[in-house]
Amino acid sequence: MKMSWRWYGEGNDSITLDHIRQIPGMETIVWSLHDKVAGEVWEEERIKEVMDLIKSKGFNGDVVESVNVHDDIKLGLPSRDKYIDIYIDTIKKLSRAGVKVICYNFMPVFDWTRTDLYKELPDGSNALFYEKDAITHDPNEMAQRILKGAGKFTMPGWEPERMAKLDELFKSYEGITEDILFGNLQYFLERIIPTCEEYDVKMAIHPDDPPWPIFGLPRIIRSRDHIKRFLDLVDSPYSGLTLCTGSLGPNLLNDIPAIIREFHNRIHFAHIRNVKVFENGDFIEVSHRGKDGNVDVYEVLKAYHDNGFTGYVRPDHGRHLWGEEKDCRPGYGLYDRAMGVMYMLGVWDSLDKFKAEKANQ
Ligand SMILES: [Mn+2]
Repeated sequence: MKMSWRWYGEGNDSITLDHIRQIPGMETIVWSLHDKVAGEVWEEERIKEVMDLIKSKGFNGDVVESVNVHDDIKLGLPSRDKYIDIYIDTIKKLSRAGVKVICYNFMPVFDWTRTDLYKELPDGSNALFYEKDAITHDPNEMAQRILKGAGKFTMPGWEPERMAKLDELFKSYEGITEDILFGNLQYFLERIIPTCEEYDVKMAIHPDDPPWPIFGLPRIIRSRDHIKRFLDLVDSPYSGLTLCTGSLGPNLLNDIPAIIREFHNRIHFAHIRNVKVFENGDFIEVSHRGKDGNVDVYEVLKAYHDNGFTGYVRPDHGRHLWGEEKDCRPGYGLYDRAMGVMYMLGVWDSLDKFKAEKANQ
């Protein structure tokens, strides 16, 4: 596996590339042009600027998270072709700059959803929290809560311009079922995957977070069966997965190690994070240590290791520690993610050693 770190860019992240350089084993910076809204053109110069900066610190910039998909594509509107053309143009430009994997999602209206960005844990740290009962109300109220919690930072998927048109967006999704959404995703993939094959860029869809429908909107990447259906839409290695344990984890019926073992050939990017699920279905993000939550991170890593996984891995969200929430993006502090890296590398190195010992016996 290749260890990576999500970085929001110069002036847009409290963590710098110099901080990240001091975390052992770090090879890849996961980046994006975060000022770009879905459907906007990405200029070659802007791409080169970021890639040059990343390379100047000794990293590669192989993974982009995300190039967002315009709602017209998800909705299957006639205007989708225009936006798909722009998407294809971005794929080509990123390929020329050396990018290997593009993460994206196909979630209607909302990206990841939480009800509290700073819920306190028993140890005094705090983390992203999801309270099931708080989601039954008005989506506008939810959006305001997220934007307020984010403070000075922009939140990918929660752009104020989009949130201002929430009622309109919800109206446009009326009547969009799971089947229709799958059909629109297939149309999108059938148009972009030939370019990905030609330009050697792998698409990696991110699962829906949380893994169930919210506010009556369909969510289609949330279980083994949904993933299987997705992979069959366009049966090419270039149409693959970002396997996020934190997104699939809140549904305890998702056997994540089994999903990894079944689909590892199509997983290009692994997001690893732990969640603790409460009896009433609420959940909170906890440390990467398996024992702290419901995701058995050891078994997750073992499933990758047993299959010789060579893709990109990153610690997903972490808790906010030692007061860092005053100056970091929600879920994207430095300390807990850095500890998560060390936990994962510790498990991985042990698995390497164990395998070598077994081979020598
Ligand atoms: Mn994730």
